[in-house]
Amino acid sequence: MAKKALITGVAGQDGGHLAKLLYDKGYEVYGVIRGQLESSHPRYKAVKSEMPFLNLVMADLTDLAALTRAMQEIRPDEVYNLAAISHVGYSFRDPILTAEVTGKGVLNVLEAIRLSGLEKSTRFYQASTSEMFGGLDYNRPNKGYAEDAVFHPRSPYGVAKLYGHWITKNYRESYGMHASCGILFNHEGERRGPEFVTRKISKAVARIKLGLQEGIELGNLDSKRDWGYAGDYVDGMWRMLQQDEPGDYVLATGETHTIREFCEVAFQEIDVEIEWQGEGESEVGVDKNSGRMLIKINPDFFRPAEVDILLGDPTKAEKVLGWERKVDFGGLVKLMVENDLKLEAL
Ligand code: F7E
Repeated sequence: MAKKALITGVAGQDGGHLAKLLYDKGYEVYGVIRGQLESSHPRYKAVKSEMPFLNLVMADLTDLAALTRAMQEIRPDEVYNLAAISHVGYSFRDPILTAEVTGKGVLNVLEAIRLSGLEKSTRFYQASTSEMFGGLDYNRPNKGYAEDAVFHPRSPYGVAKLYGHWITKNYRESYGMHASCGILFNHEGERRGPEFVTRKISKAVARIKLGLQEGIELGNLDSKRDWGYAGDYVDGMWRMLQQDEPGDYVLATGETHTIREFCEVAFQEIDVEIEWQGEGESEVGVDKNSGRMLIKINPDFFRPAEVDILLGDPTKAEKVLGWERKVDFGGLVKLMVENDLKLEAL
């Protein structure tokens, strides 16, 4: 019989990549989406037209009854909890809802499994995040964060995710659940939402090339991120649940780049060389050949507290899971700009 997997957040970036991966592996895939969505609803139709194989289940992460009903009806072999309010900047504006969904929502999913008597048979994946670290690893300043690094979240999102991380470990230790946490560093790609900086840049570059947009406004250009490709990372999630024992794993590339570098490489894809002029909030990025201003700073995109640098050490995942990332930084930027050039030209 085919294994059954249930994915919360199936309509998000990772949900789509993971659903396809599991379907290709022969799973019966169930996806949780929010709201009273009739089959004629545009969001329902969009998810179904992209992934016709999906069995859609209506439930909200804040609704323990609906989640429990879903567990009892489906009795999944594997549950991947990917749903969250996931935008760090937004979490400062709506910290209470972020705590309810991104933090307590994890407990609701775990309790739904336990209330259904599935805690010994259903395997659980929690989408933990590098945002739980929050900057430099003071213990190993020149190395990437590994699983044992010190947590110091710098946003309501990071704090809520840290609750989800620890409650997952607590259910593993208290009830012997096969519950694992993937501490994923930033992972991007063609399915990334335009509110995140990489997609915002790739989309703008494509639109500038096609004459649809003048320039782009960004916040902090100097923060550094360890950016990988989301398609590579969902394979790591699946591998975690195939281990005999549950555990926590960092998935990262081991490289870190500034937002500024992401912009430079993205513009190179359309043969524009960016030259930076000025300083601080007055800094601009201009086309070196024409002098045309393409990038400027808008302080509205600054955050009340920033994670200055993220760099991960995926050694454990590579050794234990046999996980490897296939797309490197240059390949990721290229893939995203090429995808947006195609979409914007439609
Ligand atoms: O920001 C800076 C911003 O929103 C990256 C989520 O998937 O990864 C993601 O969180 C950096 C920050 O991602 C703009 O200040 C500059 O330093 O793309 P982001 P994030 O905050 O790193 C982690 C691992 C997660 O778990 C999260 O769910 O870029 N930045 N200018 C900007 N950021 C945005 N969004 N927009 C700007 O205009």
